[in-house]
Amino acid sequence: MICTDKSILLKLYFEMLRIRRIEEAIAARYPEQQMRCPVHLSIGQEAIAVGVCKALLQTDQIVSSHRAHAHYLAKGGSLRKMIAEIYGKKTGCCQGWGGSMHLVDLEHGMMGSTPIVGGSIPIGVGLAFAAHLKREPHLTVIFFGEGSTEEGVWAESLNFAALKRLPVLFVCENNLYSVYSPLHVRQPLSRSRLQIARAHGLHVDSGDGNVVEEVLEKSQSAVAHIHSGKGPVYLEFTTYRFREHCGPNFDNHIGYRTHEEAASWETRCPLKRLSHQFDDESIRQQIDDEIIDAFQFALNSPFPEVR
Ligand SMILES: Cc1ncc(C[n+]2csc(CCOP(=O)(O)OP(=O)(O)O)c2C)c(N)n1
Ligand SMILES: [Mg+2]
Repeated sequence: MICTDKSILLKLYFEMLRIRRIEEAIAARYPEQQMRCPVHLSIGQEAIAVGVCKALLQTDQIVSSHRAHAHYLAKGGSLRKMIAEIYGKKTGCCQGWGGSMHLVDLEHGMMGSTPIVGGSIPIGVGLAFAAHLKREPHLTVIFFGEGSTEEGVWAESLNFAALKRLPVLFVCENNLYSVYSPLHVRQPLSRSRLQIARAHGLHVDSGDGNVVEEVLEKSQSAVAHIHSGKGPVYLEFTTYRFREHCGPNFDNHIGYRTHEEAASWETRCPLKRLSHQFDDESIRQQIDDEIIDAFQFALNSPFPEVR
């Protein structure tokens, strides 16, 4: 049943707003050229990270891709350590050696992210296999973009997860593009990723990735399915990134997608559809204070020693 409890909705809204404000702060300060790594922002896509992670326990594990900020934050990763990592500082979650695409917070089950498209999928399956062998109760979520489903390792991983009935949840964030290429120049229209996953023996479902309570509800069902021992689940959520593929800017003017398309997704912003229900002011202040603190922490931290 779709959640209508206002206190839960407020928590979901808070988490999404927090991620949005953090990434807007990164975008605003990026031109200062002190963050010397690429950044792939999830602005517009926050509901998937928040809805899925709300269905998990701290002991559950996740892995992510190049677009990892929202997943790391939604799973409870330290903001200070993330911002410090992006600034290349020793206090970062990878001691400053990894940057935005290498986020890890083991204490909160954020097991890592990799920039190689599809690269974290078998890693996530491996984590689930380890849990299965050790009879540990946690499950693993693998977040990836729809571009990853064009990599062979996606199918191999579905197969192995189904074969071993692993406690793993595949979450595909279909934002319709891989860099500048829309789906229809990359995959035949008849190619159904859901049917491919189902044909491998997974339970599958899909939904609106901009409706956080729908994401939560489908994720809770998926988690229940996995915990009941029925094997892995594939979920696909449709969404849209508002900014350029990589970097802080908007790029709708360069022509790979239309202004009309972008505008129609703007109206479906995961935050806007909930914002009228809440008084933003006090939560904004709380979030902004935390962001100021994290940037101060990062800027005041030393660089790692050159090895
Ligand atoms: C194996 C591999 N091929 C190409 C790239 C370059 N690349 C980085 S992100 C990206 C787009 C991936 O699209 P998608 O998986 O849909 O994720 P999105 O960026 O849309 O979130 C590409 C092609 C890469 N990092 N790794
Ligand atoms: Mg994509």
